[in-house]
Amino acid sequence: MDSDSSPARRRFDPPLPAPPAALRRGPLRPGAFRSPAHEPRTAVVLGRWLGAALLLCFATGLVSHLLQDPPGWLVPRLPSRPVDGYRVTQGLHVVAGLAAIPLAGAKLWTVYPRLFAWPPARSVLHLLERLSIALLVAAVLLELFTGLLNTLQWYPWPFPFRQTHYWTAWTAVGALLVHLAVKAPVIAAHWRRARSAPLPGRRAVLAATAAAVGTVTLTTAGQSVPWLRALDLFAPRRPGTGSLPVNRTAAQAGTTAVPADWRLAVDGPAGYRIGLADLRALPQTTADLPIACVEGWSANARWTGVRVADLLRRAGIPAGSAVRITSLEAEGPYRVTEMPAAYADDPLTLLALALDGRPLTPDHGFPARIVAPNRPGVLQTKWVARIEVA
Ligand SMILES: Nc1nc2c(c(=O)[nH]1)N[C@H]1C(S)=C(S)[C@@H](COP(=O)(O)O)O[C@H]1N2
Ligand SMILES: [Mo]
Repeated sequence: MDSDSSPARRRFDPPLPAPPAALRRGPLRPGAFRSPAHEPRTAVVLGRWLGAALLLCFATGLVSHLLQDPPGWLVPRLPSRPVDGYRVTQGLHVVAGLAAIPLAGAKLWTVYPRLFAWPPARSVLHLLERLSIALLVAAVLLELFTGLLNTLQWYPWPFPFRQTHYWTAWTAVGALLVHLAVKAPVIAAHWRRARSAPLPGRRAVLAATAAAVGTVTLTTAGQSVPWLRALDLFAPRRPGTGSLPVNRTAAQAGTTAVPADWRLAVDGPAGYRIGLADLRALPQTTADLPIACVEGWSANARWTGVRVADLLRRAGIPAGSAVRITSLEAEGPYRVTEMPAAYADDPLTLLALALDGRPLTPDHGFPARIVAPNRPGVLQTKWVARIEVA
């Protein structure tokens, strides 16, 4: 079957002048790429899947970014419900990001013959379009690569992960919109399947891609989707097998030896310091709340402790106050966190003293840690030393 004979292809991919005779070899020889894998229809079908995955990543990534680093106007508007909100959005973020890796590979395979189109640039506009595609490919690959290494908790680069991942995402989305606009006629022409039967080669490419995506998803999604746990072969962390995974251990944070006279400081108009025995004597609340790590794993656990709101009222801090929480940890990016009022006032936000009915272990934040609904794991401060008005 000669793919070049399809009317749609002739219309949107007009035959171009051949390269000079001396160059007409290898990928530049006429008819070098005849597989239906390289047809526009294949690119459009894969592009739809990849586009959906990338847009889902972008939307859920924005949620994660805004929860971790909200602009001032958003702080009083961040909701502490639904309890599992961040668990779901961040789980989707990582599932979609991992699925996008084989999709991006397949999409690049489909279109790479365009690299050898002749002439390399037909006009200034065409050159700009090709450069925008180079930017799109670079941004998407950087995004998927940094995201993948992040799920492995591996940061081998000197630049800050979150800012890089964030700005590269905007670059990728901008370049994607340009790409969609430029390719709109091709996309429209190949959006629906041609009336003739699909070419067997194209079917095989799509089936292989779907199988790769399915395998990647099923063998990693168990890190955040409980009913897929049994298939979770490749995710780096496996919640549910025993206790909660630990990202930063007490040894790494230098908080293994908590001073015997540890007392939580609550600063406010009627500020006070309170030791562990007295904290345990206060009214206790037990709640099932998830730890949802930005790196993609999440797990529910049963936490018991004192409501943060109760601690604040005792210090004379009124409802509606945002607070700052400081850890015993000497240094580390999550030593100090800010908690907007909606979380501080939520009756499920705890200064937890126990996990699954047992006193906290050093790795989970002994003597006391924060656990709040709908918050990224990085903000669930362990080894708490001080609570004060932000
Ligand atoms: N003080 C402090 N608290 C911290 C961290 C930290 O590095 N320092 N890591 C956070 C991260 S990234 C996560 S995912 C959760 C994990 O909680 P766990 O170790 O009890 O599962 O703790 C959070 N609390
Ligand atoms: Mo985390």
